[in-house]
Amino acid sequence: MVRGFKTHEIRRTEELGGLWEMEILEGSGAVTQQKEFSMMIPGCVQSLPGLGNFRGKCHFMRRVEVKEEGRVKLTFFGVSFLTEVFWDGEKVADHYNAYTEFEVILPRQKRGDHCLELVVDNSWNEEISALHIPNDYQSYNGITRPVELAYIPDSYIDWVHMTPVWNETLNCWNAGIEVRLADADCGRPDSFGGPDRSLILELCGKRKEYRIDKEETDGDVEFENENDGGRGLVFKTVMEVPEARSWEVLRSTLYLLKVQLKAGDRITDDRIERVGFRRVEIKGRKILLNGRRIFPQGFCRHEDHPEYGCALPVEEMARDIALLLDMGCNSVRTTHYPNDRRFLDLCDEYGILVWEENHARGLNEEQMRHRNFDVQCAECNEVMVTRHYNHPSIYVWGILNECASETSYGYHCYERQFRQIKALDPSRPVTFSSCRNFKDISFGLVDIVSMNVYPGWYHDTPPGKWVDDLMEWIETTEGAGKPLILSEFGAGAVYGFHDYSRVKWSEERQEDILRAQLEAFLGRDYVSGTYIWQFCDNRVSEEIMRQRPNTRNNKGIVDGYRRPKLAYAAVKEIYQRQQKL
Ligand code: ADA
Repeated sequence: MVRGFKTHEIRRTEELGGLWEMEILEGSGAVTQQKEFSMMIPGCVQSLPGLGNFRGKCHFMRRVEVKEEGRVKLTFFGVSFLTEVFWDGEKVADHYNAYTEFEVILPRQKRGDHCLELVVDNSWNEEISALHIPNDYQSYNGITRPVELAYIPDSYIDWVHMTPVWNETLNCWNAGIEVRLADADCGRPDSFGGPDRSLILELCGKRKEYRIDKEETDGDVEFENENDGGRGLVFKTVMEVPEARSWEVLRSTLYLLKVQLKAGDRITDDRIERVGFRRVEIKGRKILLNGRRIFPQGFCRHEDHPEYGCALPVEEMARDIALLLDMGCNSVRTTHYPNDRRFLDLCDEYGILVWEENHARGLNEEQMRHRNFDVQCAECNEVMVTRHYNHPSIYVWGILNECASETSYGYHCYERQFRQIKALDPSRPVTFSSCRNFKDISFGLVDIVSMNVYPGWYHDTPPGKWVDDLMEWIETTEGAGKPLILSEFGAGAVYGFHDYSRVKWSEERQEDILRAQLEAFLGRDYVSGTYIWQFCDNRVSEEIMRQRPNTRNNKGIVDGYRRPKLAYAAVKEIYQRQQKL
């Protein structure tokens, strides 16, 4: 399963899942002599016996039967993390970053048997890698999200964006629609010409056809500059959809937006997006959804599981959501990277608010000065925003968790990235999680100020006093008057460790700290949202996180296997009470 709904009726697609052949090429940490495996994709190498601590290079291979002569597009939704792709023995792509999808277009393919190979490396590589570094989460090896093969025509639908626009006068929704058509052959500027091309849009029972010729067009068409590599066009229009109902928190209403590309009287390509109608606004300290105040409350969540690594099956994702809902949550923060589309699809369906963030955690200025930092972040931001644009659940974009937002160099990095994101999507607010207490200089760049705080765990200032002091200081910065989200707080507990004296790392102590933090934060009017660190225990890099028992960050309210710790019931009681207010 690639997505939570069918994305094409015309374009033929196929998931390249199932068993792939995998061979260990080089690396360390293996406690098995075996080198060759058959493994299920999506999957992590670390799930295989004896490879739990593997770091290195693997070769993945499978045969692919091409069933239609012509152009083939491969989409890799997530490969961790340095990747080379080969098709019939020839290198066709390089990719960096486990958490961004990428595509490979293969022109003029013959029907029949082909060979798809990937060489994937999760070795630390200081030269190349600015974002995947030893950290408080694990960088696994594997084809960790689905792979899709599609047969595409010369010009094809690259993406479709729907922006809900509230019509104040008529009290109903309009749909701002943008469709990007790409020319897969790159270099044939005329391929969008011809007097007979059109786009058919279907939404909420309405169906309309728009001409998109160069000479004569309906709606607004922008041809990208053909001389500098822009090989496409973006079509824009607004559809009135007065019957559309709003997408609300925990009360989701979703619609299919069907887009078809027509040449003459033939439909040559299509794309289906699932959309929801809602608007997010910031008014003073309030975060509004459809004009009403919301209070996002939930957890930070890593995609991690002792059995599956970061390649969670969709059933496990759905179970995570069931647990979040059981605890009275309405929101989740995708720490610290863009998430699997299937998880976001589920959040859309359940009506869960998502804070989605780019990939980075805890980088200091020196690390932000890495020669690849800017380009790797820019790629991550672009893919995250353009590909995840239609998820109604995403209400805020986050970037650069706990990076150097207190230095002038850091400030400019944040500024550049927010500018990029706002240009791609002006409709959503932006934020970042700061731990630069009393010295952050970047709050002027955000719509929502967010702070990570650990009173009771990393220091002993009472939680109420800690956030009051922080708030007093924020009011002296450019963050004054903006909503404040407490984007991380929590405490560690080793699952199953109980202690009468309620010492640190016991489940009892975690419960005490969580109660004290939640009671203090939820009782303060100026707090506009809370995210507990964290939902489940996650695997960390043992190279640097030496103070983490079991090589895990144990601040989960459930352990890696999702068994509840004592704090589960406490959070449930408090979050459910808060939800009723
Ligand atoms: C930070 C960080 C998290 C995690 C947490 C902790 O706030 O954002 O990734 O490392 O601290 O457990 O200390």
